[in-house]
Amino acid sequence: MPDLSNFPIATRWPAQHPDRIQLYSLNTPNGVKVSIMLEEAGLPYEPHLVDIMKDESHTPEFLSLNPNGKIPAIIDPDGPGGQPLGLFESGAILLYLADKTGKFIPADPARRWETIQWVFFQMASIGPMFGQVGFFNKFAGKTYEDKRPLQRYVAESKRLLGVLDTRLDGRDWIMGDDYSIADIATLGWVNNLITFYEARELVEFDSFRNVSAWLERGLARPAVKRGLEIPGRS
Ligand SMILES: N[C@@H](CCC(=O)N[C@@H](CS)C(=O)NCC(=O)O)C(=O)O
Repeated sequence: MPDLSNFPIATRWPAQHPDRIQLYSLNTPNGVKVSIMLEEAGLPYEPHLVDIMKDESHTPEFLSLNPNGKIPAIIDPDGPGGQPLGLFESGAILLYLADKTGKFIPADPARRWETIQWVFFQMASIGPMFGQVGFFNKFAGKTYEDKRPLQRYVAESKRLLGVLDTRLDGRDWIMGDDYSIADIATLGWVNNLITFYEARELVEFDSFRNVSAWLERGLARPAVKRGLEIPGRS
């Protein structure tokens, strides 16, 4: 049985199944990337709910795994060389799980890099910009009198949706016929923008026909449906 005693996080969130991948997360747009990937890949895992609203991601136990204090993070008890591996940053986790399983990333080197490029596009652009729309449209920033920050992030999010829409023209998935970690990284963010962040009209979402159709296709996948709820609040 793998020994996770070197990971202080396992004292606060004990492993019932230490032989399975340990997922420390919440079903936010960054969190669900990993639960969707684990569900899609069919890897055995044990989810632990980290309540970021109660600041649990800033406890010493969580910070011991991710010094940046943000979900998601994982421990793979069967990491490289059969040794446990702790990992944070959702993009790095997606790449790691894709390499580990050989799934959801093309084997062809050029297409592999193209996929990674779109994962970075999500990490560096879609996530940060949509997140700011959420802050200024739904959360604390909603009451700010100065609407210029909201306008700036809405404009940038629309531009990014346009980039995605063009990419999806004539393609079912970001990598064409191959559903990949680029889709897994992005689906939860686009879904969140028009649901939880209540920005559907604001970003004129329905004008992005290819993105709408892609989102519908993604949300119809059973693993995506399950992943979006894991770990949910009990
Ligand atoms: N770049 C990070 C971002 C992670 C992130 O922003 N997580 C948010 C939830 S979606 C979080 O944990 N927020 C809690 C906090 O900052 O205290 C990743 O992709 O893993």
